[in-house]
Amino acid sequence: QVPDPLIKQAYQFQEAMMMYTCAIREIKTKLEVLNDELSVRNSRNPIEMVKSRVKKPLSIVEKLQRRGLPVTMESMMENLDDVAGIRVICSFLDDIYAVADMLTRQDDVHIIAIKDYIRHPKENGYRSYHMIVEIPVFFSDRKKWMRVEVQIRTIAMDFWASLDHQLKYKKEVGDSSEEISAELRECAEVIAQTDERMLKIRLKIESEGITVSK
Ligand code: 0O2
Repeated sequence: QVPDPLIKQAYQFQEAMMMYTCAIREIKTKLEVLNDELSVRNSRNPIEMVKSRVKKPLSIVEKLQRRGLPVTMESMMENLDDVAGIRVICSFLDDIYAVADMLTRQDDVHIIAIKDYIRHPKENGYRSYHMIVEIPVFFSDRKKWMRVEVQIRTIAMDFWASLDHQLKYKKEVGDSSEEISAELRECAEVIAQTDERMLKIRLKIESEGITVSK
């Protein structure tokens, strides 16, 4: 026999996760609308791909504990901004800021926080534009403002971050740890330079009306 309070908590958690999933869907729709409109106007898609996830229960508990916060549903909804996460993969550097601006201008999107790890990369080389946004989600009996973390980055930045993420799960790099960190930082630099070069190439093609042969 499962105790009643546990069942109640499980239902509440399931409901909260459903709400975060709905919030993700709302933002995804906004991004799809922008991408469709811009692809018609400019004949190219600024957004290559959108990925999303709801944070796993264990990661939620770990993060609350790490921050010394109560491990409760209320605490999660109050304190964690990244339970719902969306990753927007853009083609070019300037697309990142264009997409961020377009989201910011929408009057039902409240910007809670911005972290620009592109202009200010992390020590390890990580680059990405992070926005914490709040949007209203309309349920049967109420409107709830839900927080979503939107990470916007180029294909190249995503390539680096994905591999960095994988490598972090490899245990014990031992003595070569500093060397490996330096290597990763260097790769991030090369990638950042390549992003800039690709943007310059596109701008040159656009300004000179060049047709590139296939
Ligand atoms: P996951 O599995 O992607 O969800 P935090 O570090 O989360 O306590 P804060 O302020 O919430 O602090 O974090 P921040 O710096 O705004 O962004 C955290 C998220 O950005 C991470 O989520 C990663 O997705 C990504 N990120 C930040 N730094 C790095 C990095 O050095 N390498 C990689 N690959 N990703 C990074 P999670 O929850 O850590 O992981």
